[in-house]
Amino acid sequence: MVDTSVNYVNRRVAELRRELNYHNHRYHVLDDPVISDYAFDRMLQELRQLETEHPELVTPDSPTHRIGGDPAEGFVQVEHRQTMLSLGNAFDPESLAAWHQRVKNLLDGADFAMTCELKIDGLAVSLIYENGVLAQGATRGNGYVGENVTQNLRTIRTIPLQLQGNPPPYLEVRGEVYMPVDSFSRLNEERRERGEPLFANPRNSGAGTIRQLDPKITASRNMQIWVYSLVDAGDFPTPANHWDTLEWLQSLGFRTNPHNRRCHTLEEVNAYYREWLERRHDLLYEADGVVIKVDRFNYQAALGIVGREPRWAIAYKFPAERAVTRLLDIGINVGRTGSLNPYALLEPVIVSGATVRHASLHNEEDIRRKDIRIGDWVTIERAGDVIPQVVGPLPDRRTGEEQEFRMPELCPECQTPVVKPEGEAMHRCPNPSCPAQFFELLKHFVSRGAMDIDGLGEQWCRILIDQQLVRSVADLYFMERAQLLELERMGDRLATKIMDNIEASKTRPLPRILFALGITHVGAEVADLLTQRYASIDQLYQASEEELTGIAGIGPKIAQSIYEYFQEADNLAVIEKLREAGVKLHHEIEIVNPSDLPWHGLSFVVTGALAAMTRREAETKIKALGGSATSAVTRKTSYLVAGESPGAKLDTAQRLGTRVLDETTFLRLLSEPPAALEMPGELL
Ligand code: 3BD
Repeated sequence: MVDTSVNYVNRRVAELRRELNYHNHRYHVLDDPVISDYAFDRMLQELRQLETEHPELVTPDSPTHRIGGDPAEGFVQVEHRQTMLSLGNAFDPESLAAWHQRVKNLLDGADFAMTCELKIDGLAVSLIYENGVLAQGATRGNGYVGENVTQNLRTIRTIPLQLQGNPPPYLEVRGEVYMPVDSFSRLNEERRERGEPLFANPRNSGAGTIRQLDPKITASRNMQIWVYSLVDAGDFPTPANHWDTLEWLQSLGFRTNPHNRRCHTLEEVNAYYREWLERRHDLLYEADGVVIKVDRFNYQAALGIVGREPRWAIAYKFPAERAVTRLLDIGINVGRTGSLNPYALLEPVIVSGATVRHASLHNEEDIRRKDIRIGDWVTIERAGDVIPQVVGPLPDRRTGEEQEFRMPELCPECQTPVVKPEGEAMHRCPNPSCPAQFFELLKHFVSRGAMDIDGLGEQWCRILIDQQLVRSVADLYFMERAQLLELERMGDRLATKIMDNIEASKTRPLPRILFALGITHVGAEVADLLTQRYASIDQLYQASEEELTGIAGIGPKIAQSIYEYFQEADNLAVIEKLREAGVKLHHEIEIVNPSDLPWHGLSFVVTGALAAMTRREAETKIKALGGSATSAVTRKTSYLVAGESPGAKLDTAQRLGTRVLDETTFLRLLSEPPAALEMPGELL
């Protein structure tokens, strides 16, 4: 009777998973195990065995994922269904009080409770659960688009793979993933022994660990999470304030920070801040401030969001930590735009848990004004994630041996005489083909946020320049595999990877290539703005300074810099060469005014399973036609697109009288949108 044994295996696998998930939560989240490690390992062992024998039984919520599966090829980008917001900052009690008063005024003088949380210095992630099972985990990325790192997040034992109790059919939460300080020290110790480069701080090593292609590495590094917000639970009934929501999330198995505190007055908030300023180093992880959130959701809604910062929350940062050390020397770094940036070489010193060897020194004037001399004892400051700064010297400790600093007269990289433009603080190397400048540009061009040519790391950029294989970024596209293979230590596999990635980079979206060009003041956000207005590099080239300044978010400085970039013959030659290589310099689709799009002003909710595409693909298509796609059915929803097993959203739509489209109708509308939606009310 084969059936009995299959049934037995099915039952046993389900039972083991239930038990293992339960005991994992007891041990890692509640810190209150009820069985021995040995008993736990035996069960895990048994489950692994059964899954190896019956691979068809492996599910996304199986605890065996905790040990990490096969390495990934690369990460897939995912669009966040709701933007991951940013936080405004306060650095002193006055600015906190100002925030509190502003909120109070906007709430017509009402008193309001706040939840205070420690601000974990980690990396924000989004977790999506479908029917109680972890379906997707993504990094924050730029807030709109992150990376799918589900396999890695599954290895984090404090992230539930299967929720407890009565979870909603759909749930998105956000939290901060981090590496505990002792795990960070241990990891760096091991790296030092193996002669590998060290991580600067727990946050960087945490970020590096989450972006590992091999989940087994993530699994080995003891990463943790604190969950800090509910984003979406569909139509499921949820608490009316943040504090109770955290409690509810905890009951579902999420790890929420026990040091969170509900406060009713500004004084209580200040007391919480002062307490943790004092105690922050007792924590097993780094906290760089506290986050204060207005508790009631109806107040949050009333306060709203400006730009990307909710008015109902604020980060109150701990002050930078300081240390005293010796300034051994002042080095010069030639930046991408030719600026000569002085930096301090320091006797290594530990500041709030991280070893600091370099610090920023701004420019010559600043060094002179602060009277910083080589050989001085100096105070340095490190605030959370920013580059450490030299605050100033301790003149009392001088011996007389100290040396004043002078900017070099020649570029340290290409020996071209340095210039200092009128009214500017920085010295510059005016040579546009200075190898140092080009090195910075090339690194930028291939970087993840730009053309994303994985495999071409910093060292290889250096070598390609030294070997004169590339003199402009466009030369990358004319390099041959055989040339790469001639380089020392270049293997077959890496050469193939680099060539493939160079090829793939030809079709990056327009904002990326524009950002990659390295035009001064054109960062990723400005590139986004510009490509909303111009459909190609050629159109941008034709824009006048006045026209550019007319775009919201583009000031005269940016406009001038763009204009000047296109006046340089060398730059135009690079663009022509990129074009010749087949690099896409325009949008795939034509830019149209959003209000000209056929579905402008209509909002859609997609629910259930569609046969022809995923929900996300359907949403992308809706947005391409000018519609908006949201997750909850409300009175404002124009259409509910209902696939197979639509669930509670269909009930809501019927209750509210929202128009419902079945898949066939939806597909028909997609293929002939303008005519069909002229009179949306007439449909169905
Ligand atoms: C924490 C936004 C809101 C939901 C927006 C209020 C900016 C990183 O412990 N709450 C926390 C923490 C971060 C948060 C929110 N609560 N946003 C929070 C947060 N307890 N660190 N963050 N984030 C998360 C960010 N990350 C990278 C780059 C820019 N911003």
